Amino acid sequence: MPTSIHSEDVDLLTAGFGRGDAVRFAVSSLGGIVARLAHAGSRAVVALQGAQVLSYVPAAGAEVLWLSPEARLGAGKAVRGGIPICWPWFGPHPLDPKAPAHGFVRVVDWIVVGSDSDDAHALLRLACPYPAEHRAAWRDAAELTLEVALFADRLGLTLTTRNLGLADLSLTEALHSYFAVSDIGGVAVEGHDGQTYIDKLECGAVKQQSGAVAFAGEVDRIYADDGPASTIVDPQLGRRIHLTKSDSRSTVIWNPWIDKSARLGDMGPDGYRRMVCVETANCGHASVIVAPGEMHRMSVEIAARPL
Ligand code: TA6
Repeated sequence: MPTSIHSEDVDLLTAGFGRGDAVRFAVSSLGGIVARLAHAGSRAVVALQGAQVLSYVPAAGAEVLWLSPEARLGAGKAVRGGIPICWPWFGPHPLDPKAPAHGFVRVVDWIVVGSDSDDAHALLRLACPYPAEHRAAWRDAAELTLEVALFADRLGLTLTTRNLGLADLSLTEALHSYFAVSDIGGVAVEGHDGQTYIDKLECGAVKQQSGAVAFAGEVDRIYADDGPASTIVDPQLGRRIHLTKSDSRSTVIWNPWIDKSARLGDMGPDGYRRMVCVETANCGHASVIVAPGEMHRMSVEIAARPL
């Protein structure tokens, strides 16, 4: 459960991990502690809750991520928007219907374990504490860390799982990124032509993508995708968002459209028109097996460019 937020936590974090203007800590207006990264005119905000990136604004552009107008930290539930971390399972728990969707690391306060800043970037490293109430659900011993690196022209995230146990660790995971768009009806996602995908709106039917992904209704698909890149093309904003990933064999593409947005209840008015999820993942057909003592790294670099 979220810890109580005290101003001295901010002071302690600043003393231990602050790096001038490159890495600062503050109590956010959303109700929790956040780290503010800055480098060469670019900025990013990372909440300690869930190690969730909430904002990324490149030097030469507009906000890249979408965040619900109803987002609140410390409310004991996942924040809608930014880049939530889904781990150690994606979607519903494979066996326990009472377990939280997309795993349990989104709602716990992560621990800052490192920071850095130099001519190339500002960096923050966080580790997920092993909350006792979830040990039962996830008996294996694993160490989970996230590294957020802000460069002049891109934002990099690396999610690392280390198996501290004595048996193989099998997991699914996602960096569930919500991207800001001008209007979903005019946006396309390129890079998946010819790939097969699981259509979650048609009972998991397996289909093949032809051309770019366009949106005229709810889309919820898991692409078999070990390619390196996806591109969100937004002519109205005059922008492409390039996603370059590694050690990810799935890409999830999702827009809830009208009815699902109403059911979710925290998308804000017409929020679905202003966002698209393109998620760097290992899920669906592609789970990850980490042998004892081994580790698995999944990463993505996010870069916004003019069309
Ligand atoms: O990644 C797409 C998805 O699995 C959708 O099916 C929808 O459930 C979405 O994630 C949001 O899940 P959440 O638990 O954050 O409401």
